[in-house]
Amino acid sequence: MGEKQKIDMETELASHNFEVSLSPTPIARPTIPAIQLLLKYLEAEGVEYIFGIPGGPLMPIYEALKERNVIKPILAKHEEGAAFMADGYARMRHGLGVCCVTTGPGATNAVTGIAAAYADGVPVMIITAQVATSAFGRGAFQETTSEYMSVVDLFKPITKASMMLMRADKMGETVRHLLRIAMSGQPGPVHLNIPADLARKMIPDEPIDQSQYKSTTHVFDREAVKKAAQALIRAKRPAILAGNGVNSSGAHSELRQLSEKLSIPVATTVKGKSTFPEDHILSVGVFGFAGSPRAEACLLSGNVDVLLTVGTSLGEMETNGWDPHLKPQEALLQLDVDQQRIGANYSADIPLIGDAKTVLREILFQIEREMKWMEDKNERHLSHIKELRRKHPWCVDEEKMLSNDIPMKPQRLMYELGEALPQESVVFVDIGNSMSWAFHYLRMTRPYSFFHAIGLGPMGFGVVASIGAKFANPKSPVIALVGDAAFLMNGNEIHTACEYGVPVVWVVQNNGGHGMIYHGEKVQFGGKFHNSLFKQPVNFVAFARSLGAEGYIVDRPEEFGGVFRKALGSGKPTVIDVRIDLQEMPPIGSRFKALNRYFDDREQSSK
Ligand SMILES: Cc1ncc(C[n+]2csc(CCOP(=O)(O)OP(=O)(O)O)c2C)c(N)n1
Ligand SMILES: [Mg+2]
Repeated sequence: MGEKQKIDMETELASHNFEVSLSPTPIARPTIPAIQLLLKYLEAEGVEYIFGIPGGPLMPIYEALKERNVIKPILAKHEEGAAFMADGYARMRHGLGVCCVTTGPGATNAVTGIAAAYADGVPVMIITAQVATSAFGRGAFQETTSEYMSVVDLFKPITKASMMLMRADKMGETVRHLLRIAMSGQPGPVHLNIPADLARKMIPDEPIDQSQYKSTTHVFDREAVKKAAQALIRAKRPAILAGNGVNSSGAHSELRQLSEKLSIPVATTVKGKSTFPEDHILSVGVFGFAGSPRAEACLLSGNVDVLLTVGTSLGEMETNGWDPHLKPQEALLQLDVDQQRIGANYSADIPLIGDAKTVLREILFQIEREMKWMEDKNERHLSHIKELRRKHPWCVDEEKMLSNDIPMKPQRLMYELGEALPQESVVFVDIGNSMSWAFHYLRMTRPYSFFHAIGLGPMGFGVVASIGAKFANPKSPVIALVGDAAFLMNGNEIHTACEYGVPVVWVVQNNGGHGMIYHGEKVQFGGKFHNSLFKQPVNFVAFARSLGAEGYIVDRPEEFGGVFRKALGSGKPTVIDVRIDLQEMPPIGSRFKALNRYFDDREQSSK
């Protein structure tokens, strides 16, 4: 290139404000091990802990953690536990959670934990180790490359992105790519597999610039927002169904403002429980699985003319098994960050694609503009809501909440728990009847106070994710409401909580086995067979104590409050074994109905 040509081109590029240099880039000197650059990015994300279990090729990450001395490694007891803890940590801090596991069995053990994060849209990064590149395809111990049992492929269907680091000097680029994917749109887990020889390889250091991978754009469709605002203003019987998308986008205050602006009743899905205060006059409780009769009366009455759904997949659990009556008379306004979900289960009349916080804010803005010229409609639906509250109870079998029966009614346990929970508590529930009781009877009033993994539905999640959450939020009391069978799946992680002084309180609902399955056997199969109850009782107090925790038995209703408060006050990890009545069945009939239709292979259409 001639000198003149070069100057012209430089001037031209400079006028477009391009960042460009035509002189050769000086070769940057390798000054940092690749694995440390990864940690630098995680530090910038505010990650304080990495949950995991070591193994040969994973050791460089522990060496790097020691050298940098910023993020602390937490030694889990099982890789599923490590993944669940990273998930609970991420949900609680509304940011990234990280776990690391070794190649082979470390990675396969973590699969359920990562799949659960995927199903619930939780941004977790899983780092797995790999044998050295020189050993690929040569039968190295625990090799899981594309040559054999590809671990990258294993994680593909259960993450938003799964990849192997191909060159040490690509670490920065690779991590930015994965972080961008994990935290944009519908968040979710990502997987990075690191060959052992690349981890310690020295590469050029680089400054961390979060603007290279974090998006701050807030996209919405103005026309759709206008239509939605007008539909909501015009509606005679509007309603809102709020899902987990409110949590993912932090749209709690916008949801509340919108509901209050037009006095629209709000039901939440099970995943959305705690996104709207359940003691609010406009709350009708949980709709769907184990939901409130009030929410059901509100949404399935056939009177709703405009229904706004916010961040819900409208799957089986969120719709009472795709009840066709959920379809409103006039218009379904479906707000979701994921375009692919729009219209998937119920045809949407006004699709609202985008982040819940952004779109709700715009709808509110539009409503305020339009209502300037109208009489105040603030109070207009209140009489209808009052009537709904008068006619339809919040929960079924309310009287059982005060029952003195022994064994204790689970409803009474929920009542006692509701009375004893401090305001700022965070509750994790597990899968089984234990969660169903909580969905139905516990009233949660603060955002980010109620968590579970109903997306995948893995037993053991609540037992362990609660520990991760307590790491993220040491100030709030963290309580895990778990079934006895679920507790036995991952109770070993109590040891981890004890080692790090993380005082979770586990309320084990002891009904002698898999209660939910037992009821299914009775309701669906007439009790022809039972393969759900334990043949031998479990001594949970001895189990807890053997791992370093406190343990108590509660077998009388009036004892629970005192023991629970003592456990919370002790600041020690504590297991409370509560003996409850197996024969009580939570209101989960819609689930059994949906299952029956599966067995009969009947069409499950909602449209
Ligand atoms: C890992 C896993 N295995 C099996 C199931 C199916 N399942 C759902 S609930 C349940 C029983 C739960 O029993 P428990 O934890 O004691 O709670 P309970 O229903 O007795 O309150 C089972 C086996 C599941 N959800 N997850
Ligand atoms: Mg049980």
